Amino acid sequence: GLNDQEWQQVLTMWGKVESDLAGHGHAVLMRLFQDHPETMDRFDKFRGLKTPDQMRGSEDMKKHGVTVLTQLGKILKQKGHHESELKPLAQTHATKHRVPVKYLEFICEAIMKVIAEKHSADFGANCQAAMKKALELFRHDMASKYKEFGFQG
Ligand code: HE5
Repeated sequence: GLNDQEWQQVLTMWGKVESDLAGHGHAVLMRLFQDHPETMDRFDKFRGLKTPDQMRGSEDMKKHGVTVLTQLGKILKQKGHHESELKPLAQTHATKHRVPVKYLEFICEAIMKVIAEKHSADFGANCQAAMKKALELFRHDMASKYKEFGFQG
């Protein structure tokens, strides 16, 4: 787990993400689809988006970025005691959207990159390490829940 100081670093940084949730969310999805185009196949809604310009202009992508980061923020704010927030998310992602654990890793990498780009001055090595730990905890607990729902991910 993370200690108090690490959680504080994570949540302080998340406050900066929340100052423009739509901008960060959109950038995260753009980065995810650029680095790992295969992840787009999970999204019926985004199938028509072929070029970076189309992605940039997509209100649907912007909206979904907000949805994703809002839910992740709720989970981070539980500081590891996130069972009741995580379970329904794991359920839909395992049984309905069928998002492999690997894709969760990809989106966490995209989140790290976007924060590093937008907040380089405030995202020093310690803070990066804390955020990485928090996202690893999230992925780890999602993966265990996936197994409970019978999805090997
Ligand atoms: O499951 C839901 O709510 C519990 C529906 C809305 C939702 C989706 C859908 C939410 C709140 C999240 N995602 C949140 C979320 C946090 C983590 C970091 N997601 Zn989600 N997703 C939804 C992630 C991670 C993640 C990685 C990938 C590849 N997610 C996805 C994919 C994904 C898909 C395909 C969907 C449903 C389709 C959709 O809403 O498209 C606009």
